[in-house]
Amino acid sequence: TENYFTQPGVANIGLSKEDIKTSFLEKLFYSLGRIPVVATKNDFYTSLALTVRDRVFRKYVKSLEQYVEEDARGVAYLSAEYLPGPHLGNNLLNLEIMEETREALAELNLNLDEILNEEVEPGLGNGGLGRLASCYMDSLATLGIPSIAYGIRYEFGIFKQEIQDGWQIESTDKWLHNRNPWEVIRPEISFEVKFGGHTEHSRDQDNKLHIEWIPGTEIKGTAFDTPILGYQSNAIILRLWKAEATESFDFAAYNLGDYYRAVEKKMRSENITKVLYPNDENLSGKELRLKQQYFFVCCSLKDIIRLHLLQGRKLETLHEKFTIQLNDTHPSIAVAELMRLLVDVHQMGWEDAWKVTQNTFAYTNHTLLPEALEKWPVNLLRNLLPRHLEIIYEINSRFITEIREKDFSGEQISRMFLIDDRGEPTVRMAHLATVGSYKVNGVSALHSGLLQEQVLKDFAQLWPKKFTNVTNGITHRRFLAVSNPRLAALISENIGKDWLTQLDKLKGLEPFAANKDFRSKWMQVKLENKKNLATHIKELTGIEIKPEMLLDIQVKRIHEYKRQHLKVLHILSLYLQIKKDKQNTVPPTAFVFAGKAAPGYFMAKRIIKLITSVGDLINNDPEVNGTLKVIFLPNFSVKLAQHVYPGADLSEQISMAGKEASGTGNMKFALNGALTVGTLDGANVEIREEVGEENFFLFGLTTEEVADKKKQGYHPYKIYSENENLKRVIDFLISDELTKGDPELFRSVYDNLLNQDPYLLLEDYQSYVDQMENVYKVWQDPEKWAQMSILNVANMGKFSSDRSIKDYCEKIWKVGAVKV
Ligand code: 26Y
Repeated sequence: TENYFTQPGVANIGLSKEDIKTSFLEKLFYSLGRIPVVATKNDFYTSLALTVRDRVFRKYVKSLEQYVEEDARGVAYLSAEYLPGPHLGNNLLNLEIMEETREALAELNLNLDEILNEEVEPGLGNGGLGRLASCYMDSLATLGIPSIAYGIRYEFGIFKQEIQDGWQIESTDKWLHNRNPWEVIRPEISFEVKFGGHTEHSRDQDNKLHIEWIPGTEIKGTAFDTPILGYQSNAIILRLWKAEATESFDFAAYNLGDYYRAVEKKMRSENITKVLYPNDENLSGKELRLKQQYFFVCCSLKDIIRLHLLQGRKLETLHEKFTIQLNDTHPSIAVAELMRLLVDVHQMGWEDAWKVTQNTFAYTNHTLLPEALEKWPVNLLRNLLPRHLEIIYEINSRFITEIREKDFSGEQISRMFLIDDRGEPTVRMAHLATVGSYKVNGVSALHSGLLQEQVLKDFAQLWPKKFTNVTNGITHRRFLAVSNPRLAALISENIGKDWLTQLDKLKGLEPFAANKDFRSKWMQVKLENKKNLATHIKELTGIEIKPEMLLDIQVKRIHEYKRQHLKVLHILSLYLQIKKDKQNTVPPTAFVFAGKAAPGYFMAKRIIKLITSVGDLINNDPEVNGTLKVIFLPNFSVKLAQHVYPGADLSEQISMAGKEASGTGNMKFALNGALTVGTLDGANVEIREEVGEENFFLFGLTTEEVADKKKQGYHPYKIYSENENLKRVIDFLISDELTKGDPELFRSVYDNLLNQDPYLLLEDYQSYVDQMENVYKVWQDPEKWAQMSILNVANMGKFSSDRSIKDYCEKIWKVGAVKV
């Protein structure tokens, strides 16, 4: 290919300003049929995206050649969710053509920032788990790890959130409406997926058992590929499957003259990849969701086997050439599907197939919340995937035989069953994933410890070496270099650009914390970013804030365990101080919230209404006189996030200890120079270790203290009645001032806190309020604040997803880099 690419005039994929300009105009004329005078902004965006895509594909083709040539061992990442964020800016950074492109466009009287803003991001995930998968793709590509990521091409991603009358209103996310210039369809890469029906067992002349699955329906999955480019290096493919009807099915019905039935079948088949389930916990027995999971797992495994065989290898060596990472249990039906493919389709013996399977998969757990642990009803599996259910029973029975020989109590053994038959029988997908994998990891040191002590305790006792930790990380290229160009430039001016590939180099900033001149430049950058954020706030909510205010921010999915309402209690305590005690000692502060609530999550939606109601009250109160503002930014997304982190002063990471598996927003804030107020939960623990306890605002009970408190019997009402300030705040929740004539509005929140308070808001309240006093003290000393901010950034090296991926490679995958 090298010769081909260098032939003059064959393919213009040069990186100079002139090359970019030429390609851009060519795309506009010949791909879109437009001339500049009639082109829309979206036409310009699309032309630029296509221009960039050519250059990204060039890198991909070269990476692929290298992987094939070296016959390298590779990783397949299976995730039901991805949140890549806008592609264009990131690709420009990674191709190192940001300035060339800006100039090329300027010569055409176009503004790059406006064009970047045109991109509609793929919202193919709910939150942390999907964004993590995308950070990992960035690092896999950058590090040159042979890899491919598989998922679902949802036609509608996470819903669009609007706020009407203070409530969340959902509407569909039509992200494909303006076409998607980053993907290419691969009609030739398509697989059939069966559902339903029954199995037939028979024996051949040699008395060998053959099992055939006679399906009830069949559909087809077609690959759509999006190249993901690493920094200065390789590109990998994100391969998303779209569901369609099979030709044979259309044809059969058509021949019977029943055209409409054929079309209806087609529409029903396409349903499978229509929409992302907007829940990040608690989704019981939804058939379509299980169909989605099996659909993408089946296509992905068939594709992996195709790739393996294409290289002329034997299936017996699949685990030597591929490792498959399961991003939570969402793709865990893969354990049964790979067994089915090996045993039923490729005629491998059970033991050999099981050896391959167990050495192929590794499983990442992202949650300890009991309601988020997936369990599929046996009856549902029997109807939809009858053969898989048989295989799961077989795995279970062989597993039980194995552990009966070991030193386990009857109680332990039944706890480890893959099938839970207390009540309606269900399959515990975390157990299936654990048994079927060679490694299991949690996502922070604390979480991995708890995983081994609680949820998978018996398995950890059985296979201690199977369990490990890989602390999450974020791509600092997107979340610092692309989204915070001012800070990135200041850093590079002073310590060089090596941090782009080695985040530890930020350590070089440490001595600058003592440099007054540097501190002032640092805070000047922060102020500019705050102005930018203030502009977005004004645009999105109409609320004006002064950029000098303390920007105190909590952005993440709305969940009771994340305790957005604890922040609200604190805000109310400040408000009541102004109103009732007539003292205003708080520094001017804007409290900013953003995040989506699962549409069916009653409490989470109430919490949004609570935030907006408190905002309405405080923002318009003349007595507050603008010193406090409460803002709810609608429709949080990667795109919006990239404006939020750079402008934050204070990062709220206040979940109840033991509940947040890791958190990754915490890392994004700290990397952009925000200080953290937080509990000892998830990765907060490790962030505090890295930045130093003197540079972190800690409060609240520890995980052990939480457990003790719950064991002893927790009585929120007692805390309420003994803390006057708290009592005043809680009572205010049902006051007429707040609820404006609807006393029931926040009664559920009030009752929940006084009676159960499962996330210990009342217990942690005073410690939080006290620590916030401390925050304000430090805020009054800008030199000290700046110093702490610099020290935070200087010590964030560990939290690059490059480090996480290297950990996966060393501790789990045993895969090495292939550098192009
Ligand atoms: C089963 C289905 C309803 C479901 C769908 C999505 C269950 C869970 C999820 C998503 C979970 C998730 O995003 N978890 C988060 O993963 C992050 C990456 O590891 C962690 O940082 C974060 O603490 C955890 O809540």
